[in-house]
Amino acid sequence: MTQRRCFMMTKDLKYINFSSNGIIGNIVINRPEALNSLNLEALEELEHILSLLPEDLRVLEITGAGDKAFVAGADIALMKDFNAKEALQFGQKGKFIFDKIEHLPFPVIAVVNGYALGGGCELALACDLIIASRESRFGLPEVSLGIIPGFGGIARLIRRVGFGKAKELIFSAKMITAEEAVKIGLVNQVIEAKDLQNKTNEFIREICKNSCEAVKLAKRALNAIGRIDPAFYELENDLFSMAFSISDAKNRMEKFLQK
Ligand code: CO8
Repeated sequence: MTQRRCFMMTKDLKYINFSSNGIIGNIVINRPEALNSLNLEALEELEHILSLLPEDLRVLEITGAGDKAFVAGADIALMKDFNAKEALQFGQKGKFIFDKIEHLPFPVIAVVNGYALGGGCELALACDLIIASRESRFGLPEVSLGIIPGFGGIARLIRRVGFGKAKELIFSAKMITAEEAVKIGLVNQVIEAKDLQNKTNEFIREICKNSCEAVKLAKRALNAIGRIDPAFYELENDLFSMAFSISDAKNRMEKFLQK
């Protein structure tokens, strides 16, 4: 695989890095001090990068900076002060971006290198494939914070693992290992952390041996079957924002931040 070169377009970005060798693009969520959790700026930068992606990419990888987290969710410090209206707007933004990722014309691979929780798990679910290091942990802990998944993750989780497992994961808020995640179909492959990038490259090479056009057409066909009803998005968003006015979300989030 040829050396990646950085595009100038990422030079002013704080939380998102993008590089590409012209065939494979690589987005890194880069906020390791907060386990790559997604604040508004990170989401906006991600949206910006997505709008500038070269059209001739054949595969896009998304990963997290550092060796501890892919993305540990939406930024709890930001969300704790949300009123219902702000929650609604944040949810709409996230959904728009994650939907964009899902419908990129080429395959998108989440390379998960640690915690993929809440909005982080939802981000991985918006990708076509998930490859994870053995130490990675997955979960939707939102209800433990008094809220619900709000970036389209409920529908995407059901699509991957079925209703039963989705309800188990969401109601329990528990974290599962990468091995468990593979067993339930949430993750495609588990790889030793030291081999994560090499094995991912091998896997990408397999995809790139095939007709680029045919892979794109296949993705369109596959996505058409699992397309999320816009009415669901609207409902999820309403329920997400409702959580901020009727639950003890603020206290729960403050408790997390004070621990
Ligand atoms: N938001 C903000 N900061 C975070 C987050 C987060 N999601 N996760 C970790 N951090 C910060 C911690 O506060 C800590 O900061 P500091 O060093 O300043 O104290 C730093 O990252 C390191 O974290 P920990 O010290 O907690 O590291 P541990 O190794 O002890 O624990 C965990 C790692 C288990 C991952 C733990 O950090 C954790 O539980 N994090 C929160 C996970 C979580 O609940 N995620 C879901 C958030 S809710 C969500 O994502 C909603 C999605 C839908 C949004 C829809 C919007 C409309």
